[in-house]
Amino acid sequence: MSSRIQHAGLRAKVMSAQEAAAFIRPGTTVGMSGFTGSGYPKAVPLALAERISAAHARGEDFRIDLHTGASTSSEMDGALAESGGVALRTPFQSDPTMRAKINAGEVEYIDTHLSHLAQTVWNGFYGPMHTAVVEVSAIREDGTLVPSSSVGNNKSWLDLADEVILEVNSWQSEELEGLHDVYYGTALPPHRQPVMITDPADRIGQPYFECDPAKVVAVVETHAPDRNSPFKPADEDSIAIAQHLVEFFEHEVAAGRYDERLLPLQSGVGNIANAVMAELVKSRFRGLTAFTEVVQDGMLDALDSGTLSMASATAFSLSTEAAERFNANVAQYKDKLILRTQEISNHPELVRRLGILAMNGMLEADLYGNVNSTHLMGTKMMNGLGGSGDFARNAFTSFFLTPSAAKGGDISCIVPMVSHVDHTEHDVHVLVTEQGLADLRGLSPKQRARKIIAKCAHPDYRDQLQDYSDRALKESSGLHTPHLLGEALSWHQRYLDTGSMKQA
Ligand code: 0RQ
Repeated sequence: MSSRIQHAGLRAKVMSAQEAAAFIRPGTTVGMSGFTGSGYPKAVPLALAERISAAHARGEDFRIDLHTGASTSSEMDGALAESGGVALRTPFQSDPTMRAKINAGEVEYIDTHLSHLAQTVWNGFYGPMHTAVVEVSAIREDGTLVPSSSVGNNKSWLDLADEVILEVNSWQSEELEGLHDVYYGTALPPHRQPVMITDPADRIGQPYFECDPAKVVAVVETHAPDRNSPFKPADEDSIAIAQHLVEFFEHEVAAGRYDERLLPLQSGVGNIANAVMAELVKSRFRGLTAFTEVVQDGMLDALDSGTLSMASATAFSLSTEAAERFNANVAQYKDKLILRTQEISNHPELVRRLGILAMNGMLEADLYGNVNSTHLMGTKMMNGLGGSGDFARNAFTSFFLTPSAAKGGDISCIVPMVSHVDHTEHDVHVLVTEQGLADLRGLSPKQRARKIIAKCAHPDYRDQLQDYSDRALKESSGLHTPHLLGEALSWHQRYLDTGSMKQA
């Protein structure tokens, strides 16, 4: 048995994943760990999926409601979705099988601001939480738990659940101990107090989770890597987007709005976010900080080079190579990284106070700056809005980034009207595509439209957008935000009908 389980009572509860999964009953609500592919339970979800499939084969109904921190992996979201065992999923996913089930109408999905989920569960909107399944990297002698590579909503799930199943994963570095900051000061209104972080490097909590050992029904030992995706070198569009951003930062420093160390950075996941970090490493900026959700490869590189002096997040989202590098050198990052609960890493109060520069991906934006981050052609879920709304609404500057066209040019990512709104025009300050950067601050809707067409639209769609805009200016019933209502979503319909948004 692993030396990582130091509590005698909990050592006695070590069992197989199959035995542990037997504690999870049909029709219950389960809170699992996991955030952008890190720190999710590696064994119990698979065993549960097998149990569910066997029940279905016997003609029995077996489905659960599933809450996490954010996305997990094919061994968890994928396997549970495949088994047909998920009735309801919150707050975020990015797994192809789960996505297909959601879009086929077989799984109810509630796409939620990542800082909001814990409080809504505390408030009882989802009913009681029956079981928490949480990966940790060790159990201490006094029963406190050392978190693993993500903190997410684990504190709340451990507090709220009637029963707890722990997975102790010896693949996670033992050196993670001391890296986390778990805040136990949250309360529901009217008892809420200010969250006293005034610098991204502030620690206000403790490095361990509390959990009543009497609630722990099972401990499962694992030795399995996180879902570390291969690193993709940045493509041309991502590099161009990153270059526009770094040039803009220089401009803002010159204008006196950002200081030489800019303001704390938040950057989403994916290629563009990595490219932004790579451009910053090449730039003259040094000693920056990040107050963000996930630490990607690009951030580790930026920490190594001194471009970033520290980063605060709730999880890692690393490639296999970067995860190996990190695990072999955790000690060297200990004073530069903090992983917090997601209600704190994404806290709107802190995002506003610290003055974050929030950079997030999007699917499409419209002429007036409304942004769709989630819905393909207005009806199909891609991933979810994740933390983008937590950061964008309260940011000092909120940036949304995308290539100007998708699907080989058949989709324009700048459209007359977005087919779904995640971020309203009021929360979007700057749009960036490989074509250029549109600074929308201080502009009225009609001024924004001119700028977005000129700076961000793909050349293949610029005339088409200008034509729509010109006609809307003449024919719209109101001239504050001119639209041709019968035509505003026709680009999406044309794509669905013909496979391209281009006019014949
Ligand atoms: O599909 O791979 O089938 O071709 O959408 O597009 O360009 O690879 O972009 O991986 O950066 O994801 C918004 C989804 C962008 C992401 C989104 C198609 C395109 C491709 C993906 P294919 P790309 P990315 C912090 C913040 C919300 C969560 C968030 C996201 C696929 O950034 O999920 O911000 N954001 N979290 O072809 C139809 C369009 C399209 C389109 C692209 N306009 N219409 N399809 N695609 N544009 C992190 C967390 O919260 C965890």
